[in-house]
Amino acid sequence: MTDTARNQIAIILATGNRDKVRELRPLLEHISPLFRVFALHEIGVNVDIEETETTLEGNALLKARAIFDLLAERFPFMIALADDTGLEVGSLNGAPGVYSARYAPMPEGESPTYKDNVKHLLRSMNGIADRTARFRSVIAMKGSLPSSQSPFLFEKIADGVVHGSITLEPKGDDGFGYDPVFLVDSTGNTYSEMSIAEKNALSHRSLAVQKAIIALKDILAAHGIPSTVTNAPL
Ligand code: ITT
Repeated sequence: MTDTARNQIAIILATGNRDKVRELRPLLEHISPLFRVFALHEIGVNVDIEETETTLEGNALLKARAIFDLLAERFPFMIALADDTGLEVGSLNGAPGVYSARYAPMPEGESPTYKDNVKHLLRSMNGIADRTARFRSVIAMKGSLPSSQSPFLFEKIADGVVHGSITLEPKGDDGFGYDPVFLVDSTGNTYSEMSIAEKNALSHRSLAVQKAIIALKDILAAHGIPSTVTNAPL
C-alpha cells in the first residue's frame, strides 16, 4: 500500500447495482482528496445481501453493516455506504416501496427485470387517475475513521425524496429501473429523459447523498480529522 493510499479513507459503495454506482460515484468522488471511492466489483467482492428488513432505513443499514463487517480488516479506515431506494405510489398505498426490486410476480427462483417491474406497475395502475408518486432513497454509512486512540466507529443515515407521477407509458432512453415512467414534478421530464448529470442535479439519491456528506463533514470535524469536504458537484 502506498503512503497516499494509507492516508486515504476508502468509501466502499455497498451495492451490487452498477446503475446506482454510475450515479453515486460522481456525487462522492470529488468531495475531498481524503476519500477514494470503490465499487464492490473493483475490489473483487461479489456478495448477495438478502434484504430482510421492512423499511428502506433498515435495509440500507443492513447492507452498510454487512459490507463494513466483510471488509473491516482489509480497509482499516473505511466508510461502507449503502443505498436503499423505493418508489412509493399514492394510489397503490405506497407500493412498490421497499419491495421495488421484487415487485413483479415471478416463477419461484427468478427475479424480475427492470422491464418486468415497469410493466407490472403500469398494469397495476391501469385506469387509475391519481398517478402521484415519490421516489425515496436512504443512504446508510457505517465507518471507521482514524482517531487518537482506537479507530472511531460511526453509523449514520440520511434520506432524499423527489415528488412526481407515473406516466401512462415509458418515456426516454436513459436511466434504469422505474426511471422511464417517473415524471419529475419540478421539470416535467421523466428521469429517463435526463443524463446522469441532470438526474444527479435533483434526484432522490443525490439529495440523500448531500445530507450524508453534511453529516460526514460534521463527524470529521468533531474528531479533528482535517478535510476539505465539499458538497457533491450538483
Ligand atoms: P442493492 O440492494 O445492491 O443496492 P437493488 O437494485 O436491489 O441494489 P434497491 O433495493 O434499493 O437496490 O432498489 C430497488 C429497485 O428500485 C431497483 O432494483 C430499481 O428497480 C429501482 N430503483 C432504485 N433506484 C432507482 C432510481 O434512481 N431510478 C429508478 N429506479 C430505481
